[in-house]
Amino acid sequence: MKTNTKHLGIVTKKFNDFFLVDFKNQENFGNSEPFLCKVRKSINFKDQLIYVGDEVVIDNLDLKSKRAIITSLKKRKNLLTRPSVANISNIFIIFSVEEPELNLSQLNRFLISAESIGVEVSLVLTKCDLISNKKRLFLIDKFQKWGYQAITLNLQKSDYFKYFLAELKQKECSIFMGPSGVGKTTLLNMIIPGLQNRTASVSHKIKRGKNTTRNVELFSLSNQSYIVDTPGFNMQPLEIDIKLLPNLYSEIYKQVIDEGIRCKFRNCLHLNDAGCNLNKSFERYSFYKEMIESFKSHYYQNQED
Ligand SMILES: Nc1nc2c(ncn2[C@@H]2O[C@H](COP(=O)(O)OP(=O)(O)O)[C@@H](O)[C@H]2O)c(=O)[nH]1
Ligand SMILES: [Mg+2]
Ligand SMILES: [Zn+2]
Repeated sequence: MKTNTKHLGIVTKKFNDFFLVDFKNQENFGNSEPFLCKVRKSINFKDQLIYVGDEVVIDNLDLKSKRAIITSLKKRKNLLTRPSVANISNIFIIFSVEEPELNLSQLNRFLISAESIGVEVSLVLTKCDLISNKKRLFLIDKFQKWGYQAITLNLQKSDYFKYFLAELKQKECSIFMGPSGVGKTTLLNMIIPGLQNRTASVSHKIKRGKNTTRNVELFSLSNQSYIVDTPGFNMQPLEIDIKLLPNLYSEIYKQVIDEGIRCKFRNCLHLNDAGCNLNKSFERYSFYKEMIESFKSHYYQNQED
């Protein structure tokens, strides 16, 4: 039984030449198996690969065998590169407060590279059972000054987790990023019960063993809400114009936007005091300065090549 009505879908998993696609805005959330799709042969997407997270139009739906054909690709809002995933709406930077110990400079680099993507960035602090409540409040206050309302988690306190889960369900498509050992997999397993076994039936359909490499996959949390599951994560490469870097620090852009400070030179990088009106007495200023310096040396190195 095939139908020829077009549907808007979202790619949740990618195999070599197969894609799993959910109906976008699915009404019967939870009981609908995704469609196993191939791209229409007459369409050449060669220079335009389809990624997990992409919105696609599907046609030729076979409702019984749950097969369909992808006939077009919608313009994407953004594309992360490590791993490749499209149309992220929220990045959650996950760091533990202990084990491994919180490294502020590393955390800052994760935050800024996430900010460079241009989506909403949130900070999650895990393993708060390993610190006192006083220390936890101290950290919340610290990151408030960095421009983030830190979400603090503690595996012993399930209401903290419930609040976090409720927040995730409000977001279109979230991804966790952070160094290894901070508890990302633990969190994902709490968010998506039975995570390991979810794709077994599909592996059978495309005649591949159960243990296909666990690559990037979207899991639906509620109607219109997804979370990315990824086996590993590196930091997104920071590929922006150096002049835009000040805009990624809330302590700087707030002074510029809210307080209307103006420096003598347009595009002031706020490094020197001459003609610069930025109030530099904030904790991250030294990180900011280092980042600008390393950008500059990188730039000059490339010029010499
Ligand atoms: N004490 C404590 N340990 C945790 C917590 N969350 C995760 N862990 C432990 O941290 C270790 C690394 O967790 P994992 O989820 O593999 O981290 P990932 O590398 O970020 O995916 C595991 O031994 C977890 O049991 C937490 O809230 N408190
Ligand atoms: Mg992990
Ligand atoms: Zn300045």
